[in-house]
Amino acid sequence: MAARGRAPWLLLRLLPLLAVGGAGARWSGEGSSPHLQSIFLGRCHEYSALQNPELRDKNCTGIWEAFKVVLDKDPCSVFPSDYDLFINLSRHSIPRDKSLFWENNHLLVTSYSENTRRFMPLCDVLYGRVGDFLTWCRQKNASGLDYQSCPTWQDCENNPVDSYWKRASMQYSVDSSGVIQVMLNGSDPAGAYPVKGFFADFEIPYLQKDKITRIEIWVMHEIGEPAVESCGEGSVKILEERLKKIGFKYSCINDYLPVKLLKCVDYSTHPDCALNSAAASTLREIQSLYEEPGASLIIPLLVALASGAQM
Ligand code: ENP
Repeated sequence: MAARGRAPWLLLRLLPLLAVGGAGARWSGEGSSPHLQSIFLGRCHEYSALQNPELRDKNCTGIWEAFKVVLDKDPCSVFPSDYDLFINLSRHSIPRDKSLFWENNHLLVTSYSENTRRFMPLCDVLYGRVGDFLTWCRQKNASGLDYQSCPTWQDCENNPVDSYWKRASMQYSVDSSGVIQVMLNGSDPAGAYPVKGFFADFEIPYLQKDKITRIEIWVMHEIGEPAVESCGEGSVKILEERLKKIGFKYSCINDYLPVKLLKCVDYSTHPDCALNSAAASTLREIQSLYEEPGASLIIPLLVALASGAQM
C-alpha cells in the first residue's frame, strides 16, 4: 500500500528531469514549448489588436507561416537569415528614447518596461514578444517538433532559438533611436557586461550612430548582495571604453533609482531599501554626474531639495 502510494510521487519528481534535457535527451536545452503555434498566434493577435492598434493590419497567420519554415529545418542548420521574411512581416517602429537593452535582467526588464508603457525592450516588440520564454526545434532525423530537448549554443551555433534572437536583436538595434538605455546586472559573478553575448555581438555593432543621442548604462545590484562590478569597473569599464571608441556619448549610473525602487518592492524591510538611504545614494549619483567645473551651483541646490524632501 505504502509502496504503491509512493509511485506517483516519484514519477512526479522524475517527470520534469526527463522532460527538460533529462536522461537520454539529445540536446542540452529545453524541448519545444507545448502549444507553440497557439501561444505565438495568441501573442501576435493580442499585441497587434489590443496593445498596439497601429499594428492592426499585421497578418499574424502570415507571420506564423514565415516563422515556421525553421521548424522544418535541421535543428543545427537554422541561420539568422532564415528569419528574414518573418522579421520583415512583423517589423514595426520603436519609439524614440524607448529602447531598453539588457543582460541578465530578464524579469526585472519585463516588470520595469510595463508592457511597453514605460520602455520597449526587444521582448516588448512584436517580433520579440512572439518568441519570448519559448523554445522550438525540429527533431534531428524526423519531421515534427522535438519536445524533449533542443540545441543551445553549447550543442551547435546555428540553432533555431539563438538564430532567432540574433536576427531580432540586429533589427531592434537598427531601428532604435534617441537615448538608449542598457540595464546590466552588477551582481553577476561572471561580470555585468558579457564581452561575448547578444548585446556585445548582435546589438552594439548594429546601433546607428547618426540616430542615437546618447547611451545610458544602469548597473543594478541585487539587494543585500555584494556589488561585483559597478560603473567604471571590470567589464562595465570595457563597455564604457568600447562605446567611447565608437564615438557614442554615454553615462553610467549605479542602481538607477526608479529600477531600484521596483526591486525594493520585494525587500521593503531591508536597510538598503530604506527610503532615506535611497535618497542619499541618488544624491551621490547626481553629485558624481555633476562633479564638473561649472556644475558646483547645482549640488547645494540638490542637497537642499533632498534634505527637505525626505524621500
Ligand atoms: P538571459 O540568458 O538572461 O535570458 C534569456 C531569456 O530571456 C530567455 O527566456 C529568452 O527567451 C528571453 N529573452 C528575451 N529577450 C531576449 C533576447 N533579446 N535575447 C535572448 N533571450 C531573450 O538573456 P541573454 O541571453 O543574456 O540575452 C539578453 C539580450 O536580450 C540582451 O542582448 C538584450 O539587450 C536583449 P527564450 O525564447 O530564449 O526562452 C536578444 C537576445 O534584448
